[in-house]
Amino acid sequence: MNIEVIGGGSLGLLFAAGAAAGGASVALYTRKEEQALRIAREGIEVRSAEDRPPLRIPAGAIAALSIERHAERTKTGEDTWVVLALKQKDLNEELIDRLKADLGAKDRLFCLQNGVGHIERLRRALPNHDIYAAITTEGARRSDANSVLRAGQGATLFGLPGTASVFSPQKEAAEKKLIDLFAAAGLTLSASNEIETVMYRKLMINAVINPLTAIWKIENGALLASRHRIETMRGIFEEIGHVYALAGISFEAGWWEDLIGVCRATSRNRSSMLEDVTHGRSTEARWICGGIVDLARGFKAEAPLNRMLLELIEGMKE
Ligand code: KPL
Repeated sequence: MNIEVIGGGSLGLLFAAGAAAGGASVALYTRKEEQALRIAREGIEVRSAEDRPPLRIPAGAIAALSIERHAERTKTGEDTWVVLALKQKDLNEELIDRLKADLGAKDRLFCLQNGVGHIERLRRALPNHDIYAAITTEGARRSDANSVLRAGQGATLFGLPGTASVFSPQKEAAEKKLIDLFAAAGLTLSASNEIETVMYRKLMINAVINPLTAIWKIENGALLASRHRIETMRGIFEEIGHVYALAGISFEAGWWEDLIGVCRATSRNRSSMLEDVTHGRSTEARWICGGIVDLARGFKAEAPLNRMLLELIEGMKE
């Protein structure tokens, strides 16, 4: 099986290493040439925060190239999964045009982005490809250009959102091969027929945790440290519940406990949005808080708390 990973961040390195350890032929495309050269020269190391030995992928086991060289990819005719391991803000028109030009007819996309909007964008650009949404709880942190710390073993659910999820034996066989490939490397993947619900649950979690941790500059667990913080979280949570109800998206009261659980389970994590604002990078707020605002707008409604959070985060950059 061919696995192509686009993006050399923490998840990109983790999935590329996992696929290589499982025996796939792997190509990893990075934004900077420097990183590709380093991976080609030294391979990838995945360290575990638990007491497990590191996973070392030797030099040469992965074809590492800069994204500019994407058109050089070898098309073997075998099943290819293209893992998009970059943030929505980097999933730009230039990259989508590259995919349009370079993908083989049967290539499948596996999209690891936070937020919403990307699946629809990719579907419009690549109407004949299966575009899977993937939601992961893998807590990987990149420590270097070619090494990643796997903070805890998470799990990844993937599936075709909406009507695309009709049963087909070919799709099911391809999904099973992918699951088995990563299982051999200790990465847990499961196919889901309800990936939309999983995506919107994750959107809710990101829409509450990410902007607040970025504004207050705190780790995820510190959201639970005061009544003021918890009440603010609750207000955002309830606003999202109203918007989902308008849009006919399932929303369970029990998600509040799940949200608190994520704050506890990732208590020492700095959210991805906190990391982005700390390093002066643009954030994913447009696809997270903005995703909720747009959803409300589609039903002629407002989501004032999410709109305010979006403005506060966007206003951090001039
Ligand atoms: O997905 C996350 C993120 O930081 O983007 C959470 C779940 C909030 C963990 O930090």
